[in-house]
Amino acid sequence: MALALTLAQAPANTSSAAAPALPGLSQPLPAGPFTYRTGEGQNIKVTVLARLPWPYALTFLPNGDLLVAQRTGQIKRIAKGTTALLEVPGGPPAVGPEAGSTVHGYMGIAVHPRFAQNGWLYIIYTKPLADKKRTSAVARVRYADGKLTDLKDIWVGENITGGPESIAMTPDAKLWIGNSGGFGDAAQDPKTLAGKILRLNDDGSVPMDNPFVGQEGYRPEIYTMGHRTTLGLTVNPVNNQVFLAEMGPNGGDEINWIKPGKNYGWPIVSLGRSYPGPWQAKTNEPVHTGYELPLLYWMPSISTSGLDFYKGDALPKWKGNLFVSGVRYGEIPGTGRVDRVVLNDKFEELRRETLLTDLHQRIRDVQSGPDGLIYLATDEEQGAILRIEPAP
Ligand SMILES: [Ca+2]
Repeated sequence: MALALTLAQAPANTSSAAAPALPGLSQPLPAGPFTYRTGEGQNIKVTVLARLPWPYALTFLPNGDLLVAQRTGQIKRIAKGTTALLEVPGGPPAVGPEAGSTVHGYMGIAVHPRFAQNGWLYIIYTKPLADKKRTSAVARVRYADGKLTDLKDIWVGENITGGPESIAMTPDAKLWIGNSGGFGDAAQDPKTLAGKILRLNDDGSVPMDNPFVGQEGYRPEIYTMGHRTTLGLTVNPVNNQVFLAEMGPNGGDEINWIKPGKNYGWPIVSLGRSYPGPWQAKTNEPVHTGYELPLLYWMPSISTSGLDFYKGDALPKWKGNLFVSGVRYGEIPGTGRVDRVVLNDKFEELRRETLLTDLHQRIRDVQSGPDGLIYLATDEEQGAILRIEPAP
């Protein structure tokens, strides 16, 4: 009992060691707009579209409206072509940042591929439990006329830390949950859901073609294992495969291509250091052998958060590039960024460019919008939604 209480009160964003508690030292975001001549000739203008506290994840509806999930447990809507923030009522009650700086009320929203028919959205959030405990959960809600109804939890996690978590839905209506790593070796324990990517049907049931279904000692929800902090999931628009932004410790941030039944190594191997300084990998050096290699990695850390493939035409030199947001570089506050990565057709890295470091914001999410522009959220109390558009 004493142990359970200790775990429930521990910071969420950790597995074996806590990140040092640093105050928010990002700088005030100027009014903008900001213009840049980027490295491969794609000139851009960055506009502050809206300001609001703790925007955490961005999702577009098929009609072009933008939904913003906030750490405060609220959803705002920005209607297509406007900048006003509209409250979207009716979501699940959530534990917000007032319960501790590492708690995230709403962590992501996924849209059902048949949204036009059923109106279903999926919200991953921190659910309050009895005795001030909490867990991660996914609520399915019906969206219509700017409101949410028919609220139903279709998944309630056993990760007592309550996140941070991520969510995505593939065109085959499978729901993907990035369930962060828990403590100790939990990410390697097939009897727990901690440190795993889970794959569910759209009603929360387990698909019979999941890789470990029927295998003794394995939870059937598991699709992949050996993950640390699963902050971002996205679906590639060409092959419909799922990609994960996984925050490492001090170094060893990863982008992983999620393949059935694979083990991605945490906490046995990592290309990062533990927070006190020694290498994380058990071999006393940074290795990632014997497990699925990350597609991309960072050392030092950029604190990978969101990710998306650029699907539009408005920024033609960036077509198909992977954009990865980061909240801070090298453990130093005020050093967030967006990295643009050029990949070949096997998703092997060719080139990488760092953008927007001069804004000094914790950039939490990046989304390729249906209008061909790129949208960002900054994880700050004085937070903002930014829009990247082409410039002459
Ligand atoms: Ca790994």
